[in-house]
Formats: sequence, structure tokens, C-alpha cells
Amino acid sequence: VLPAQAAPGQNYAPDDPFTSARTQWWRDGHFGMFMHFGLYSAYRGEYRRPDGTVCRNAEWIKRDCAIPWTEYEAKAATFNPSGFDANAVIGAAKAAGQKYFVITTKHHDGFAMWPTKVNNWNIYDRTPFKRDILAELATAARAQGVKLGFYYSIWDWHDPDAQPGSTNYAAYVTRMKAQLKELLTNYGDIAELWFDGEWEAPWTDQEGARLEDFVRGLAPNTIINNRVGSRGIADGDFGTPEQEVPATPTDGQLWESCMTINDHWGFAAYDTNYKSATTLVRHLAGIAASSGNYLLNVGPDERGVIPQPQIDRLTAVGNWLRTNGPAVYSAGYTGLVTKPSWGVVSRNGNKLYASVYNWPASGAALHLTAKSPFTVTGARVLTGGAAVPVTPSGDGYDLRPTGPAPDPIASVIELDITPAA
Ligand code: FHN
Repeated sequence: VLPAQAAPGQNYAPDDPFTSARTQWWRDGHFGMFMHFGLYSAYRGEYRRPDGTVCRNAEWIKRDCAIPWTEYEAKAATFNPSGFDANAVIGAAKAAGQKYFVITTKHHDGFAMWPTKVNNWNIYDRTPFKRDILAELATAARAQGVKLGFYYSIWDWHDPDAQPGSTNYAAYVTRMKAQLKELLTNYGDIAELWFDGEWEAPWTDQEGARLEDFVRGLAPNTIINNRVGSRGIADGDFGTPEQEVPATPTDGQLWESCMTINDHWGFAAYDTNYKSATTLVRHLAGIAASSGNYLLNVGPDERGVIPQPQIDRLTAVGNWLRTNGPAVYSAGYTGLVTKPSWGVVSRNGNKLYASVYNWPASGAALHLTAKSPFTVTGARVLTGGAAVPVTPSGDGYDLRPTGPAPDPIASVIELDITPAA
């Protein structure tokens, strides 16, 4: 039976996620840390087959490298991520300017990263690592003022009742709900729940609607992503574009774009193809200017430690945000100007924030094209505070900053505006 609110074509939620107080922190924060960490991390991205050949993958290594379950299960007995430091992890997110943190509690391999009582395919029962990292993260997140979220894969390669053709899928769904109950009731408030793998049969949209209802009943304030069912029946609070900065500001839902920091979600030691701090900042500024959120992934190694190149980039983003945060936090789609070729523009009330990627030569202008009329009463660069002359020009305004780019990553000009009544 579908919940009463789940009329086709409606975004099923107990309130309007665009305006609800429940989602305010999320809409203002714009930036979170995603963490893919699981038994797969123990492989460091490589599986040596019995014939000596090497197969490379990360969180999909079990399936894509066709590792037999007996071997994958045996790997668990060696998995001991004793370097995992929840305070350091949450501290890294905080230093990066990230307002929330979402960890894979169970990925498609079905392996629970907490001591679930529901089955024994979990980090407590199968490994020498006798700690509960979710409890440690909950404590650290609360202490440091970072919100905690959980990723949970509906698709499960391990549970026999979850497999295609299962005659007892309902038993799996019952266990899944029991696990979700643990996650939503044993670790304090869970700010965000990130489902995945909902596209795989035998999962159905109707199951999704029931699951969304179940979660709302247990945790009414939790913000849920749309990978619980499909559009119009059960689509949570926000959309989940992946590996992209969407060109349009909205598709009728809140949205959060998740991206990798290199080319994998889980740890792969050989993958050093890291995005630069400049790219990461520009993703964030572009996403915030389209009223979206950026969930940037890190992949701890087999010891549970986030690799230093990932930390370095997060630190650089945090440094940029310390001065330029107003272009991101509580800012969003302007509605007033056309996206310029030289950067992006966001808005917070009567301020516009122009994040300039291509700083003009001295005397040259940055043009702002107005989509609807507004007046500019002042402008300054956030780094250093230099005033920026602004003059009406054609269909908008010309900004003429002087001197070299104040910030090589992106220099932000703050404009005081009065929209026409
Ligand atoms: O298959 C997964 C993948 O491993 C990763 O977890 C991403 C993150 O959004 N989600 C799935 C693919 O969409």
C-alpha cells in the first residue's frame, strides 16, 4: 500500500524540501564529505587472480574481478583498519569547510561496517577489528559540529534472499529494515540517508515507497536521497547527479552532486589521478551557484587512513572557503544574471558573489548580463577588500577590477544589489 502522500508526480515528502526548516542546514551548507570505505578497501584496488594476472577495481572489486565469495569472506579475517581515526576524519571534513559527512555503512557487497545484530556479515563478527566506527564517527561529528549521514545500498550481492529469482526477497527486505533501524536509532540524529542500488530487481518502486515511509517514521528529520524508488512514487528529498556540475539549477527537486576526488570511489592505490584544488573549488562554486550541494568523496586505505593527497586537496578547498565562503554558504541561484563565460555568480539576498576564474587584464571589463533589472550600489574583492568599479553597460554591468588575480583558484567579487521592485 502506498503512503497517502505518494501521489504520482509528487515529490513524496512530509513537507516541501525546498523551504522546510528540516532541510535548511543542508540548503545553506552546500558541501559535504562522502566516504567509500568497506571490505573492498582491503584490496587496495588490486586483486591477484590464481593465474597471476591482476584485476584492478575499487568498491566493485568483488564482482568485477569475479572474486569467489570464499576468498572475499576470507579477506575479511585480515581486514584490520586500526588506523581509522574518527576525530581526524571529521576534522578533515571540518577543515575543508564541509558541513556534513556521509559514510558507506553497507555497499553492494552487503558487508556491514558496524556491529549489526541482523547478520554476521559485518566488520565486528568477521574481522579482528573490534570497534564500531559509526559510534566513533557519531561522537566525533557531534563534538565538532559536523552532521552525520549514512549511505546504504539496497542492492546486496551477499544476502542469499536478495538475489535475482529469490523466492524469499521479503525476508531480505525485513532484514534491511532491521539494519536501517539500527542505523537510525543507535547513533543519534542521522542527518542524511543515502540509498543506492535501487535500480536492481527485485526491488520495486512500491518497496521504495514503503521504505521511505519506514525511514520517515523512525527519523522524520533525516534528509533522504532519491535512490529509494523512482520518480513520482518514492523519490526522497533530493536528486543525485553523479560526477557532474549540472547546467540547470533545478529539476524540481533539491539536488546533490556526488563526485570522486580521483577516478574511484573506494581506495585504489594506483589511482593518483587527483583533481586539482582549483577544479574542486570550481565544482563547489558552480554547484552552489545552481543551488545544489557537492558531496565530495574520499576513499580511506586498508588501514582506514585517508591518503595524504586527498587531505591536501581538502585543506586547499577549506583555505579558499575561509575567505570566499560567502559565495557558497547560504548562497544559491541568482535568477538575476546570465551565467558568464569568466566564472559563476551566486546570490544571497541582496548580495551577488561573482567567482571569477578568468581574471581580466587591468582595465578590461567583466560583463554581467542582467536577466531582470537590479541596481548595484557597491562591489569589492573578498580577498583583500579592494573596491571594484561597476558601471552600467548595455544589457547589464561592467566590473573593472585592477591588478593581478587576488586568488589563483577563483577570486570572488561581492556586489551589493537592489533588485527592481
Ligand atoms: O555502484 C555505485 C558506486 O560504487 C558508487 O557507490 C556510486 C556513488 O554514487 N553509486 C553507485 C553507482 O551509481
